[in-house]
Amino acid sequence: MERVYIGMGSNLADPAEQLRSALDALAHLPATALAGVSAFYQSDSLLPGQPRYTNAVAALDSSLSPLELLDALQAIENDQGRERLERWGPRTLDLDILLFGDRLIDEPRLKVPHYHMQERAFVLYPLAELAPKELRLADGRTLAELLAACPFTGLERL
Ligand code: PH2
Ligand code: MG
Ligand code: MG
Repeated sequence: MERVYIGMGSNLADPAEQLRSALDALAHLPATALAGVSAFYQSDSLLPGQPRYTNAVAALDSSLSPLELLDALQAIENDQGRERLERWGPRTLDLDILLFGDRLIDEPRLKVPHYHMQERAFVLYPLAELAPKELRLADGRTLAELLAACPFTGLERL
């Protein structure tokens, strides 16, 4: 069993409902337990001209391998109507593996920790509801240090 944190996001087709459906699907994954869910947060898209995002973080305890979990997450994204038209396009559902235990994964399909997570308020603040503040991320900084360097500005807790 490893503790896995999943970043969840949606900016199409009733985003909060997309996150609730995805949580139900995560709770039914094989060899996996849903161990916690953060509040939902709204913020502007990093890309201008897109609808606002609703984001959350889920904690899983899983004995799936990282690539098995990635396949399962992509199946949930596809089931919820995710269309992969353009990189960073608006999406009904985005499920990103943020952290997988303390593993560093660098494979063509999967990089963990998730890129840029250490500077994104919509990842760090929900993560901080679930993970210990002493948690160290890839660059050696703790979650507490990253939060101190990342203003809450622009996030709206729903
Ligand atoms: N995801 C993106 C691009 N921009 N902006 C916010 N606020 N939240 C996201 O999850 C997000 C984004 C691509 O994955
Ligand atoms: Mg993403
Ligand atoms: Mg993604």
